[in-house]
Amino acid sequence: MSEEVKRSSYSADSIQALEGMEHVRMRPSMYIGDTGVRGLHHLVYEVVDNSIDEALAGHCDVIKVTINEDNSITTEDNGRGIPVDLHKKEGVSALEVVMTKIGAGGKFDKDSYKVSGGLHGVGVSCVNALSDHLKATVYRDGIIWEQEYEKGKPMYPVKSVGTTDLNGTVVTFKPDVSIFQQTSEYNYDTLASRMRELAFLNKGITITLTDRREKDEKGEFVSEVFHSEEGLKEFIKFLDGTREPIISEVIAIEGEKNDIPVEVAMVYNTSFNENLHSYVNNINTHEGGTHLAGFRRGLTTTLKKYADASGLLDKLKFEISGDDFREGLTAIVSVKVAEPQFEGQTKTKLGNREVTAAVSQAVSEMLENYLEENPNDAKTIVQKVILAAQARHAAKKAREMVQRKTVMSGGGLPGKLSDCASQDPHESEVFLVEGDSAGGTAKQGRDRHFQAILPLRGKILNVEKAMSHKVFENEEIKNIYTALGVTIGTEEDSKALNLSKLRYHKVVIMCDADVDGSHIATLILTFFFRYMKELIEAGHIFIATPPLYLIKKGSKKRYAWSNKERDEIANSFNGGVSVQRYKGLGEMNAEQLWDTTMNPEFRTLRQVTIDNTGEADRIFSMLMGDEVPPRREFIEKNAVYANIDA
Ligand code: 0RA
Repeated sequence: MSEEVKRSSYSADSIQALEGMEHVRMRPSMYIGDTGVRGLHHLVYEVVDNSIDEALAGHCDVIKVTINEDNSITTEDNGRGIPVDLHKKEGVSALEVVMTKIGAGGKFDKDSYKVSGGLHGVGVSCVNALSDHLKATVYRDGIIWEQEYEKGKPMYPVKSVGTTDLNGTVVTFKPDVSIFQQTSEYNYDTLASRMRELAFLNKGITITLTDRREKDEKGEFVSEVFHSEEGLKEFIKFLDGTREPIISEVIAIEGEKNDIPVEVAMVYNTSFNENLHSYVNNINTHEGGTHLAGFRRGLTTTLKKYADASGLLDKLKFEISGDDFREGLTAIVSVKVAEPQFEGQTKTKLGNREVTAAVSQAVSEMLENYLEENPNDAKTIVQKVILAAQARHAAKKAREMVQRKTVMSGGGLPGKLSDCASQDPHESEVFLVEGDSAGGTAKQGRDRHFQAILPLRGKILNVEKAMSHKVFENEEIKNIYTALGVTIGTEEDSKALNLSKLRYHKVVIMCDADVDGSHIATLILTFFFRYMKELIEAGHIFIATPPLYLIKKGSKKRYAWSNKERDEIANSFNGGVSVQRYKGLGEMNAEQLWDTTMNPEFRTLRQVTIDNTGEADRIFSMLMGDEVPPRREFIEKNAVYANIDA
């Protein structure tokens, strides 16, 4: 083998490849979803997914991800290494093809079990196209190979730079700031939660994340190692860490049905929430799909059969519904599908019909065994289901009251709502404001054409700890439903929302910029997360950011949103300033509130997104649940601002 792979003349196909790379740079969102924070992090997932594929194929068990000082990323794995031999059709090294041809990634690998792949499964060439600079180093067959690229274009042909006993691939890339204009800074926690998730979903792999931008107390770089021996079983324990289980252990299965690998883990806890998380090829399927349908079917039929036979249902006066089997249930369903069909608004809903039966059968079998072998747990679960059915019965009545109010036109709106003039939901906004006095200021300050105000009284109900009929009976929550105009509930899924009549496309939570205010904002967010998740997913929920300080010197006035900003402004005024700390919205007059927090021209709204439902679920159950110590620790760690758009 020659030490250097010579580049022959470009074939027609490689010219097309270049055009493909140009297209990625012209329309990045088509490939990675967006060019904001998500897209930026997606680049890392894309490369790591290739390493995970190597692991799933049985060739790799260690993956390292490093955030470098300059916000470039290095990923390393001990897989086979990207092939470097001459690619006959392209006339260049296979490495160059993998790195520069869109959609080439899988071509070499037809036989092996390739199931991973980022949300868009676009391959490392996309990462290359969107990087200012990328360097690939391959350890393979005793030789170290290297190639570097600028904005996706090779700087030189693949060359050998040394010998080695190792095998694997190292990729270092620096995202192109001209493409990632919003931010090019990596968030450690975002990457950590994805790496942790990948470690749980692919047991046995060791994933290390290191942040070379920051050192801990010992002077070492911030770093975590993610590794799970038990996979989903441990994932459940992690998610449900602050909830109290009611059965003796996590129920887990792992198997293959009709060539579809199925993994499920589940536990019942004392809460009233259903927490289902589903994955296809390591991708979180937020919108569910056929695998989740299979899980629900398997669970319902098996538990129903068992409950009927047990005689425990004999005294029950009404039917048990599907919902009742899932109250207080936390479950993870993970399947690997060779050719997944993704549907739905965000392309995170599995469409493959054949998967339903596979999952349903697998779940039925494991659950039957479990119930058989653990009669005490079985009885506990059935009793929980009966309680849920009774509560649902009560909730239904309460819900019908909300519904009746919602469907009434005009007069049905809550008295406390100061509605806007516009009837067009696209331009309309509603501010949920803590307290009547701030509500009054907001009402004066707003642009009444498109801004509505709904004052909420003090602390709204903590839905994390309340049964759902209590939630639907709560005045403030009823007001939110009727003001927004969303309707709820079918028999099968009592929390499913109908957004077609949503009256405002922006729902803005506006609370004081202090501890109480952020507690209230979290309570409201918890409500949206548990009862109106669709609104968050559709991007309708926002958080207003009122300023912390007013800095004045003579007639000059500036607002500051952080201590740093305050000091910078004071400096720019050359000192001699008066600084007012806003303790609450109530201290601002209507004009100030409009200028800083409500006027679309100047305000900053933070859109609430859910990157990682498991992590969001864990945080809400921790913040709003019963256990105090983890909450205190979280609040202390995040004292400046809790990351609500986690
Ligand atoms: C193409 C083919 C093969 C492996 C890879 C790409 C590969 C890509 C990446 C990206 C990061 N780490 C990676 N490791 C492997 C198959 C290799 C073979 O058949 O020998």
